[in-house]
Amino acid sequence: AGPGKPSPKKIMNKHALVVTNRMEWWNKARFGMFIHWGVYSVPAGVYEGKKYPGLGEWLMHDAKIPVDTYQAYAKDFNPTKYNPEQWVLMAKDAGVKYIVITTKHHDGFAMFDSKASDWNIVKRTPYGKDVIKMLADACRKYGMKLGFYYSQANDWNNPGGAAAGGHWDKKQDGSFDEYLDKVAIPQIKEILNNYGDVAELWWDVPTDMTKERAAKITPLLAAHPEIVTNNRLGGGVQGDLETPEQYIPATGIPGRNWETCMTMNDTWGYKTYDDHWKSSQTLIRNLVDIASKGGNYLLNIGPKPTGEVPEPIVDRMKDIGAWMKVNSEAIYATTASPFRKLTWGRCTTKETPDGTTALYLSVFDWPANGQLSVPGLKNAAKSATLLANGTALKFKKVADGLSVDVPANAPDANATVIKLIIKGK
Ligand code: JFZ
Repeated sequence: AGPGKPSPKKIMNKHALVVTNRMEWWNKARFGMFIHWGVYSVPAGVYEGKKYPGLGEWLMHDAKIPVDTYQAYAKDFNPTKYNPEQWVLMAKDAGVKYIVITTKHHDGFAMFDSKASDWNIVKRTPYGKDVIKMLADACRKYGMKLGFYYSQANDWNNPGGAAAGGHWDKKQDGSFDEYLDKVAIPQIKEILNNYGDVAELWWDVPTDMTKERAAKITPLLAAHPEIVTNNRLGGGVQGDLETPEQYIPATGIPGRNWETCMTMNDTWGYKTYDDHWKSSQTLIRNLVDIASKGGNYLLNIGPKPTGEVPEPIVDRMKDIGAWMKVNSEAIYATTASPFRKLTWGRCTTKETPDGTTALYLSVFDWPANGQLSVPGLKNAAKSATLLANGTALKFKKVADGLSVDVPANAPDANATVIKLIIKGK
C-alpha cells in the first residue's frame, strides 16, 4: 500500500466469506427445471424386449441387468443432436430460473469428464464430450443458474456403491467406504470445482449413509457456502431444502424451504412408451399452487439419447412460457397466501415499498355470477386489475371480505390473475 493509503485488508479466501441471504435468489426464483439424462435413456425402459413399468432411470435395478450388459448401452449413447444452448433457452423462455441436472444417477455413469471413474461419458461413449461442461457454458452465457444432482450412495456400477435392496451382480461387490473415498468424494469435488458456480446441490437416496460418512462430505461444501443443498445427503444432514417428490404439500412445510420435484409424465429418465403426460394447465396450476404455499417447483425433463427433448415436453414448456410471459409477476419473489383456503384458486403475495401489499389472485374456477369473492380479507382494497392487461375491476366490501366484479368469461383458462392492492401488510 502506498503512503497514505490504508493497508490492504487481509485478503479473505473468497469462500471464507459467509454468504448472507444465501437463499434470497432461490426464494425469488420459484421455478426450476430438473434434467434426468444418462445412459438409461438408451434402453428407455425396455430390456430383453420387455417394457418395464417403473422409472426409466431405474431399469438396471428393476430388470436386474448385469453390470457388463448394462455398460454396453454406453456404446449407443451418442447425443449428436445435443444443443445445450437450445435447452437453456427453452427453459429461460418457459420462465425457469435455475436448472438442476443429473451429473451421476444411481447407475453410476458420470455425465462429466471424471478422473475418479472411467465409467463416464468421455471415456465410454462415441460422443466423448463432457455434456455437463457444455451445459455449464450455456447457462453462463444466458445467465441461468445451474445446480447438480449427484447420487452419492446408490451406485449400481462403481464397485462398492450401495444398492437399495442389495445388488444383483457380484461384479459390483466392494467396500462402500472405499467407493465413497475413491469415487463419490473425488467426483463431488470435481462437480463443485470444475464447472463454475454451482447454485444447488441435489443429493439423492442416502442408502447406508451414516453420520460419519456424511461428515466426510459436508466439509467439501464449507468452501462453497453459497450452494443451496437438499435434505437427501443422509446421516441426519438436513440441508436447506425439503424435497417433496411428485406431490405438493397441502399446507406447505412451515419453517423449511421446500422444493416439489415432479415429472411431466410418470418417469424421470426418458422412456419411449410413457404417455401419461400432465396437461399444460395442470403444470401451470401446480406452479401457482406451489408458489401460493411458499415453495419452488422443480419440473423435470427427460431428454432422449440423441440429445433431443421429447416433443410433449417442448410443447408444455412453451405453454408454461406463454402463461409466465404475462403472469410471472404473480410467481417470482412472491410469498405464501395469507388465506387458509380459496375455493376458486390460489393467492400469492408481494409487499410493495409504499406500505401496501399486492395480492395476486390466480383464478382457476371462474365465477359464473361475475363476482369473485375474497373471504376473510380485512384490509381495505385500493385497486383491482387484470394482471394480463391492466383492466381495472370494480370491487366492494361485503360482510365477510371483498367482492370483485369480473368479466363473464375467464380471460385465461389456465389461470387468470387479478392483482389486488390492499393497504397495509
Ligand atoms: C429418487 C430417485 O431414485 C429417482 O430416480 C429420481 O431421481 C428422484 C428425483 O429421486 O427417487 C426417490 C427418492 C426418495 C424417495 C422416493 C423416490 N422417498 O424418499 O420416498
